[in-house]
Amino acid sequence: MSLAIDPVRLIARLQELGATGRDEAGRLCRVAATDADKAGRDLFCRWLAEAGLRTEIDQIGNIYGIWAPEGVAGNPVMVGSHIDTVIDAGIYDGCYGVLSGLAVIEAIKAAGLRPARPIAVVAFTNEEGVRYAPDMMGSLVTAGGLATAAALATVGTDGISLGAELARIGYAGSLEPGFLKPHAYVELHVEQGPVLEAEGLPLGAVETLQGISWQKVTIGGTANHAGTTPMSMRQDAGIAAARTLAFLDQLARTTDGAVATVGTITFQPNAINVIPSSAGFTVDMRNPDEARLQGQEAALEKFLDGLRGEGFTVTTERLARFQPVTFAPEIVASIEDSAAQRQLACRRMTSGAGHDAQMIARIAPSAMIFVPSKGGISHNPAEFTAESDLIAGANVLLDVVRKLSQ
Ligand code: HGY
Ligand code: MN
Ligand code: MN
Repeated sequence: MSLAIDPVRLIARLQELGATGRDEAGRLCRVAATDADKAGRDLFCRWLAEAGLRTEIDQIGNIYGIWAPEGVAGNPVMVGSHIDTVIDAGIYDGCYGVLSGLAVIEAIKAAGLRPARPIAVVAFTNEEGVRYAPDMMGSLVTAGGLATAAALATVGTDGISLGAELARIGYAGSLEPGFLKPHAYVELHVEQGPVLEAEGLPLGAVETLQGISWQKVTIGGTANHAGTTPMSMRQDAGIAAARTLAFLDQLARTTDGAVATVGTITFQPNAINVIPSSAGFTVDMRNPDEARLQGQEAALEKFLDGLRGEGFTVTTERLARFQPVTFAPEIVASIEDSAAQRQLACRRMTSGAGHDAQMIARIAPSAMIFVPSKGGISHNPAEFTAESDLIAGANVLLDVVRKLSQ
């Protein structure tokens, strides 16, 4: 019988962490560096201490639980994900990978096994990017893709810098991000998409992750009276924004592999009887193919140029740009081997969502394991994965970590 994680404790912790950081309406909102995030961080640090791991916090607030038995040294096998959430989130996104990583270390320790190299579990700061762009920020800084000072200086959607907030919640660590270089990194995550469920598969070995382009677009028009201004005399920034959203949707539907989302939009002066003087919105475009993603960006820029030609002012601000990533084939194969040994059907697949693994892949061999999401739903309180799938995924993570740390 192969080694296994403690399923009861994993599910109980997922529920407990999932109940932490809810707002007065009961929504799960552990947005990065808020008091709600602090509550989740404190709980995770308590569990790390109870597991007897060395807890380290770095300057960008990443939390590490490190297990290095006496005489065991070298770069650790690293597992983890994030515990910050979007607004009104589900309880599995990120948390499942972090808590499963902890469960893996506890299972190996409890079995009295001695790894040949340390094993570490990590919760990266601000993976979601909801308050501070770009997303995957803690892992991006760790991988050297963003300077620590620049990340800490990032001003959030509420006007407060990440550095000030990390200090306020007590998670402004002293260690240099990247102080712990992984020998390898494996991230277990709910798929957040429809593929595994549609194919009736319990497991996915993730071999690639698509490119991501985030930008903020601001369109300027002319405020005017909603009643007295003839349609032919309007410079309506709101309508220009609406035309852009429709264009983006059509572009994505007609470009192979493309998705496009406008998740936030604001009008100024935002009054019922005033033609908007400006419209600000965010654009999230993604594609597994870098050339096609560049094509999407060029097509949007061309459309915005057309609006400029109509007399609108249009400015754009880059918020995040990550190229598609290919994960380490040897770890992907190891995931498949473990699935086969556990009689779990498994398929290779890509990830539509961004993940910390895509950043850590810049500095260490990395890969991901997916388990099914019911209805493909995520970033939504209805997010759900069956316990049997959660436990199977964590046990496959255990096998892969044991092989990597032998
Ligand atoms: O945006 C993403 O794909 C991730 O959830 N941060
Ligand atoms: Mn996630
Ligand atoms: Mn997410």
